[in-house]
Amino acid sequence: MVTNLPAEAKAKWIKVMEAKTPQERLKALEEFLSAVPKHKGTEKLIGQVRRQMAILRREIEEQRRRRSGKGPKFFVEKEGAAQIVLLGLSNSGKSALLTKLTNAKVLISPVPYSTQKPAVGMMPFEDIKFQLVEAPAIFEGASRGEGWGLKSLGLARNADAIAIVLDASNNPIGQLKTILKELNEAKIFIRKPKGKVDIQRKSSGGIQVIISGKLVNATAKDVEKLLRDYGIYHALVRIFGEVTLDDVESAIFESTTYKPAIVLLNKVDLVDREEVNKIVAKIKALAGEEVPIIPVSAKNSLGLKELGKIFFKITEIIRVYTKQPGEDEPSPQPLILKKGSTVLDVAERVHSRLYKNFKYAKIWGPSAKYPGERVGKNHVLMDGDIVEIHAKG
Ligand SMILES: Nc1nc2c(ncn2[C@@H]2O[C@H](COP(=O)(O)OP(=O)(O)OP(=O)(O)O)[C@@H](O)[C@H]2O)c(=O)[nH]1
Ligand SMILES: [Mg+2]
Repeated sequence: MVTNLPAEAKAKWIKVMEAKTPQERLKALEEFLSAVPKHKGTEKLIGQVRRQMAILRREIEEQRRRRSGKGPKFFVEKEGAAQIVLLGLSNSGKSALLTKLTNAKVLISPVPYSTQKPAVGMMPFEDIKFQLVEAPAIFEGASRGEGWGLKSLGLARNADAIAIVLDASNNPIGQLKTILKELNEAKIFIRKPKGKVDIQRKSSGGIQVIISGKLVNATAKDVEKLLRDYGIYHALVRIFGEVTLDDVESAIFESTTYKPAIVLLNKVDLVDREEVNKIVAKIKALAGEEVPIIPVSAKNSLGLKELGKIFFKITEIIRVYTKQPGEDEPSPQPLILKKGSTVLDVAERVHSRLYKNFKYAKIWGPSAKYPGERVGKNHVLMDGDIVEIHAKG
């Protein structure tokens, strides 16, 4: 992608970012596109923008349909430590798994397309809970806007992770291919990119770049300049893994999404063990090494015990317990943060006063060199840490 667009195009991009509704965003993207010179170096960018426009047009169409009163609401407000969407073809056993793993009461039935709106349940794991959401079944053509297809894919896009549910007794590889195809069409990828750029817009404080990985052929200064070119003056930019300046620009454009995923190969009670091993090997080749594949049976409760741990791992969260200065015990309920979060992230979550007047923190637990270690705001926390924040004044 080019990083030297004409000033006019960059100015138009600011309008895109300021757009509040899909309609405004679509119009702004059209205007942006007309200001982008067309040549070899801008091909990829133009492609990305066109794709975004296509998605927006579908969204607007969907909105219109919804307003006309047809169909249930699909958005599910996040609750608990992380939201995980169960995604699969009809009859793969999503409802059966949801029932076994959570408190949800849903219809389990061999009748195709029994679940017609998202079904939600809370799954306990140690001292936290995951929110599981069964998305109404995916099918060939879902990403083209047929039926509730786009809405189910939208649930996946909004979730923290995806659990792909396959019926081991009914062409699971074919099912997986269909699901991956629909996800890819919707620009949702389950293969982990080499690096990740996370841009959090802020209202003040300038641009702060935290490099937890490696910025290839560029410096933090280049990142700042790039953001400023796009009219972003206050932001927290985080770089994980290996990232190029192009990747940073892609992140500004938000064109694709990566979602951590797990494959639940369900109904293994119906298939012999050797066959299961063969299927697992084929899934691995298709989904990638890093995607965990768990043979399970909702019917016999097989393989379900280990799921909490795996959800915890793929969502890359940590639990941090806060403590008031002078008190002995930390809060029983942990704060849930992303792996790589710092002491300052905790301060921000607890109270804006602690964030603004941060002085130092004391920590106990896995990331502390010794109990009660005194650390600064950029100290990176680990799961199970206890944090006590001291503020000025
Ligand atoms: N043998 C066996 N049958 C299962 C298992 N899990 C689900 N089933 C059966 O498969 C059928 C479909 O299960 P559901 O849980 O309703 O499937 P679903 O994925 O929610 O289907 P839709 O809501 O239509 O998309 C039911 O008849 C279940 O009893 C399993 O682990 N083993
Ligand atoms: Mg169902």
